[in-house]
Amino acid sequence: MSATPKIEPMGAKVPEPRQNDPDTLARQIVEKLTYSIGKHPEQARKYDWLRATTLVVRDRIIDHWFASTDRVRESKDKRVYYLSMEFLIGRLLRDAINNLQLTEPVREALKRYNVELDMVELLEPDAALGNGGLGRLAACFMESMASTGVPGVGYGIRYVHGFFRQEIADGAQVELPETWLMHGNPWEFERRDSSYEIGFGGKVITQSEPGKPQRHVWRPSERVLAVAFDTPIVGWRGSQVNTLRLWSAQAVDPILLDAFNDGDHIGALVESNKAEAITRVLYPADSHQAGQELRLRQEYFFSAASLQDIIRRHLSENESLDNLADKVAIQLNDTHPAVSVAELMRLLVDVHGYVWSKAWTITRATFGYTNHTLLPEALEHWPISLFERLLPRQMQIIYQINADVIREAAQDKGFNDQQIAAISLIDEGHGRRVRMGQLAFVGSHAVNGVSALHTELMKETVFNNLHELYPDRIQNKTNGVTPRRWLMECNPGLTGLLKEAIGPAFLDDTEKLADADKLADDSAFRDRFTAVKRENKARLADIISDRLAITLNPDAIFDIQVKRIHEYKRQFLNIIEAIALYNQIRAHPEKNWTPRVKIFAGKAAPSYVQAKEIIHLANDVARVVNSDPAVRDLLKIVFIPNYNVSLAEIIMPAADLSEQISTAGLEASGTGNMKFALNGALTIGTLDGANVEMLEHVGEDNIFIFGLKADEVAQRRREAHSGRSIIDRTPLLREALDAISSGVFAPDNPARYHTLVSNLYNNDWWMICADFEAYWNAQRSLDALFLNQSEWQSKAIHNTARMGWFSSDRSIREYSKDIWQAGPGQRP
Ligand code: AZC
Ligand code: PLP
Repeated sequence: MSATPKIEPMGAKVPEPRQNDPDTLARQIVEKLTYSIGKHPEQARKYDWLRATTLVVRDRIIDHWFASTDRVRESKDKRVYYLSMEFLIGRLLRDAINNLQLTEPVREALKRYNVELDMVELLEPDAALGNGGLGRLAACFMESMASTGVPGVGYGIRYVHGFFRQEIADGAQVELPETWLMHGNPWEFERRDSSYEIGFGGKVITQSEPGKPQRHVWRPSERVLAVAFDTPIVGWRGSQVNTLRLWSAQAVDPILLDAFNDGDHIGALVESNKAEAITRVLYPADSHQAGQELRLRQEYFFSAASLQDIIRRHLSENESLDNLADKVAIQLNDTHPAVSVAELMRLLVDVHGYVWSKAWTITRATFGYTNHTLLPEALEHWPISLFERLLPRQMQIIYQINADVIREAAQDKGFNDQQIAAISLIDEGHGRRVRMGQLAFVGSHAVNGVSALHTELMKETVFNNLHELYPDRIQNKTNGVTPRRWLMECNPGLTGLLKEAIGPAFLDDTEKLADADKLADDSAFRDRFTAVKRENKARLADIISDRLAITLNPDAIFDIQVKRIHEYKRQFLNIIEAIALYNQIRAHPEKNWTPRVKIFAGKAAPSYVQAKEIIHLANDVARVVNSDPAVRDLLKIVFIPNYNVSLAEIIMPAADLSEQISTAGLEASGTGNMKFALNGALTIGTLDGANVEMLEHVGEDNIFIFGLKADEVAQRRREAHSGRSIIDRTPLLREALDAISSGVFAPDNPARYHTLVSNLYNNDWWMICADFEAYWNAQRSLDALFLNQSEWQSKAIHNTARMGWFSSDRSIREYSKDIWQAGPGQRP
């Protein structure tokens, strides 16, 4: 038989690059409508145009995708694998078109058929495969890896139902299922050939032969199939296209024929349902560990599938796994994939025959771990009984890792029992649990926090003893946001203005935004900057008017707090301040009040009672304030339902003031804070997370910092601080709380907020009372500043100009250099 001829792919190797002029694009869009979608253009509906446009853009991405894949394979460069339970992507069409520089030609092409690109883009569902900051960071990092030329693959879960849709009914949050796949997903490619069996349960068989080390063989009692779905991620200017590979669970035997033939039609599908449940829905809790068996199954499922895939690819290009860490960097996005440490050890020792110590060296050199929170309730730990039942061999491995670590700590560092208990992978105190943070830490060569302050606090608190044991391991990597989505695409008005004023260099290097700094003193530029902001505010006001029938004055301060609802993020403090302001406006109508619109948005975890009460309160207060003729246009309060990435893209450019007011020490970094400031909002915030570094970059005149610092919060907590005495001596605060307690905002149920308020009197854990006065004063100085528009706008311009460092390209370059040793310039 003759050798198979080599087949060149289309696209990457075609001599002529595809034409990108409107004529060609228009023709191809109609071709897709006709031959891929089967619709006559005259009968095409809006979704058909979206699909056809997506397919035409996708063809161009595929050309770049093949070229990127070939380049990495041929260069044998080290690859980076980003393992994340969450990717909060949002829409992809605008991002892809922008990064391929096709926005204008595609717009033009669609116009030929009287179709508006903006309208088509709005039809794309948000891929909401994440909860909030952590998932959105993973999405920014995927885009930045492609943009900076890092050969990266993201691994995650293809949830059928992403983050729930939020509606507000009678002021309260209602959760509805999200159905992003309803119209199919033209971005993804199902890879049936890349599927792996994943085991659960069963037992471990130990084989001993004289003179040989023991061998352990795991015999799972249950198996499911992980099937890959790939989405291409295009970098800026299309230079590189990386892959996001999401796993979907399927039954190995889709139908139990014996049961079916016996007439048990439901029973025949039991296996299938059980398997598919693993990837059916995203857990909607961001700062609270879910603690459910299904969650642990999800974590192991995607970790194990990703590792098998990584090893298969490595062995197809290398002789053995000896050099795994030279060719592969795996980043654990929080502890959700931390079981990977035990699983890689299992694969190396049990399957590939490595001795323990060699396997451990390879494992540790391969993994890096990013921590995203210090909140104790968010730190993952699993009951040993559950872990052992589901993953018996991995449990044995964790015991062995633990024994090694404890021996090292005792022998080399002389750790005492208390220190040993702190570093142990097993928590003996709470009914014996596996601590995933400790596992991720010891199994990684680099452990990072996401802002300078957070990293320092990691060393002092959660990982204090592990830091002592491994003093070189913790490092900082301050978060960033992609300037493509969060400036260029969401704020074309500002981008156009900046291009005209300072040239296009900032498009490729965000730090070049600094060239705009001097324009803060240029009154003509300031006017144009203000006009752009005014337009963005008017657009948001229109949306609010459409959706909520609330009319806003676009000349008021747009004061915005959008993020997950959480006690530590202190939306409650913001609402109390709004009530105090409301009371003051009513009491002193003659004063020169600066008009304000307070905008809130965000979802509460369905089981988080206090967070849901805060949403309810915001809506109750909004109803009362907005219908009170006494405050006229001076104060309006809006809660926009269903906060998601697409809504954020409209909100960020429309803000005058960004609320970043977490209790100091608790917000690991924040990324919303960066997006607002980049788009020219001033920040009112505590010295928390990346606010600290934002202060350093924008300068203290251009940001409004108030409140207790992290060490002061810790001190107050040690002193058993409570709010009562502060409330007693602060009339503004007392009157606001009295109004809440007496049912002014909830006449139907005056007791509704009893717990929320009594917590402030008795405990004030989140330092709302402690920080109230400083917050109030900072707000009033902002009121005064807003009346001096040229000064306000010049500060806003300084914010945009000085935020370049917060690009996620900078974050990724730091990870590449300090943790991964991969990417441009990092070849060993
Ligand atoms: C978040 C942090 O709360 C936020 O401060 C940070 O900016 C973001 O991660 C990205 O690093 N954490 C989460 O979203 N979720 C968890 C489980 O920490
Ligand atoms: N959710 C969405 C939809 C976002 O776009 C962002 C960041 O912009 C976040 C959550 C995280 O917000 P924060 O950093 O304020 O917690």
